[in-house]
Amino acid sequence: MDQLKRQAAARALEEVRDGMQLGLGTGSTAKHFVELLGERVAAGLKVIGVPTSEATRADAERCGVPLTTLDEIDHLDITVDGADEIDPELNLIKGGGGALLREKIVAAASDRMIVIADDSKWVPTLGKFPLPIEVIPFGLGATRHAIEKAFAACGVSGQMAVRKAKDGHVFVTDGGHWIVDAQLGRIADPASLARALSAIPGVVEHGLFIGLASSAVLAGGEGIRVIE
Ligand code: ABF
Repeated sequence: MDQLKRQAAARALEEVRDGMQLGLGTGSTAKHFVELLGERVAAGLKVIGVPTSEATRADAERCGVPLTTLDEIDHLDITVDGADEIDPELNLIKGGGGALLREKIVAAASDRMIVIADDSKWVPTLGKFPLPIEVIPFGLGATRHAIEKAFAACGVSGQMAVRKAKDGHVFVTDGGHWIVDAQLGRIADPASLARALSAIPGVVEHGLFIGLASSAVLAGGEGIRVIE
């Protein structure tokens, strides 16, 4: 599996050119991309990256990839990031790693977003993977109620749970927020659900990435597939 992730990362790296400004994703697949990019930088490639998490910042620094912020620069050429699910429209569920807010800001600032994954992430319909919803802790009961109403309006339902870290405490995102994971099973209309969740004041962001990915590089036993 790890080999497949690395193959997908290597294929995405072929799109990178000298002088590009890159968004650097989070997760085990994106980490392969950062490592391979570091090798190219050591060999003379000139690029600059914006990391989507503190974990990716640490990886990029370790690999010698020069970094900047979206305060210093206001647009990126390509973001390369992983995903938890990818559907045939290239809609995504992201946020299993907890970095969805910065991932979405970075992807939205990019001309192109290339999703890299092993082909187990490819699904006919989103929703089997629990949908991460980043929330403000204040007023969480009311926010959960509003989320349930949004689910009902969009024809989905399911259990919600506040994400816990490995130590048993509430998981806190890089932005200081919490994540609610919703087991929806099947999301027939992800675009409507994305709009409904975005309209709730206590929701900071959600893991539905609609219309952001320009291509997906999927690595499987039979080779690499690029879907555009
Ligand atoms: C990030 O990493 C997340 O949005 C997604 O949750 C996860 C995918 O991780 P991996 O590449 O480790 O499967 O991109």
